[in-house]
Amino acid sequence: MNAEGIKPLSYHLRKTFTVADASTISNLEFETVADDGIVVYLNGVEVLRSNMGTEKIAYNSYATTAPSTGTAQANPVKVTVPGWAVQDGKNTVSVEVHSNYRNTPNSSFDLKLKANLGEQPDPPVTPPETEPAMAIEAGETWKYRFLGSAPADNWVAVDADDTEWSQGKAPLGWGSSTIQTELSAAGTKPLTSYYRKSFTVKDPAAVQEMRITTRADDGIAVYVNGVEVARKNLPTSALTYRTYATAAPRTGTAQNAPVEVTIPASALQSGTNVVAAEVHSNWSATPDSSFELEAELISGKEAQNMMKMGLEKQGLLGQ
Ligand SMILES: [Ca+2]
Ligand SMILES: [Ca+2]
Repeated sequence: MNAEGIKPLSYHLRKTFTVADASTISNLEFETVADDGIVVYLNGVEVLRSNMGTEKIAYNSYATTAPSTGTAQANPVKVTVPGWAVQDGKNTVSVEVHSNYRNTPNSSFDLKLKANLGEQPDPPVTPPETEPAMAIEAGETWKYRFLGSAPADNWVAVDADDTEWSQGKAPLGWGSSTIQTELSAAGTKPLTSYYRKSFTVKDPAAVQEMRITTRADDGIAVYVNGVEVARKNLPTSALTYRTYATAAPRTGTAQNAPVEVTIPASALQSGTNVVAAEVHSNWSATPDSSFELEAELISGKEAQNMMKMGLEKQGLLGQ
């Protein structure tokens, strides 16, 4: 192969083959050379990599060593891929070969692919059903407490008793036209309002993480299943119903600077989960306060990634 001027660092190859009945294939044996470095893909999924490090590969990635063609041929690179990785009809092997440096003296490519017939191993477990994306949407109904006294010690817990609490649609608060549930009190407003909402997770294993979006108007602390996950505009010390927020943003400002936190799926449990929050005012006559919270469940990966994970799990991917 030739190129004008300096040789490119990589070249790319593709070949298709046809499979009449993929279910009859036990496995596929790839044998190729890493001269200097190589990455092989079957139907878009990486199945083999040699002399190429572990990072994402680009057209200008360097091979990690510079074997001579003779050495590369004497040390073929092999991988066996389970039969479920092929499909009926057209399949594609794509390859990229990289040089160790631009003037690498030699580079070569060859590849043998052998299909062995026989009993096919089971594919990896199919991706679990995806959870509904939103665990809590904006504008939902929350339990709330706005009384100017301390709530029960365990008010953040999943099984805390909130049957005596009021309820109303978010945003809850006062002082803004966006408020859906007006919090009012006779005389001086309490410094702190408390919120609870439960949601159901059918299968935490199907969830990667939960993303919470809320606001600090004026200050907020958020808990998931009794564990604090976010705090803004509040002191770092223990919070009571008389704790002042450390800033007094207007509702519009607070809305435009959302508090976002991502929590791992391990913080969730199968069945009922509870998000709790406390919103504090910076001073008792703060002109506006609001609470709104959304929680999104981020589900598992795409089918192709699942296949890649399956290969990795079986130790078939890599050097
Ligand atoms: Ca070489
Ligand atoms: Ca405010």
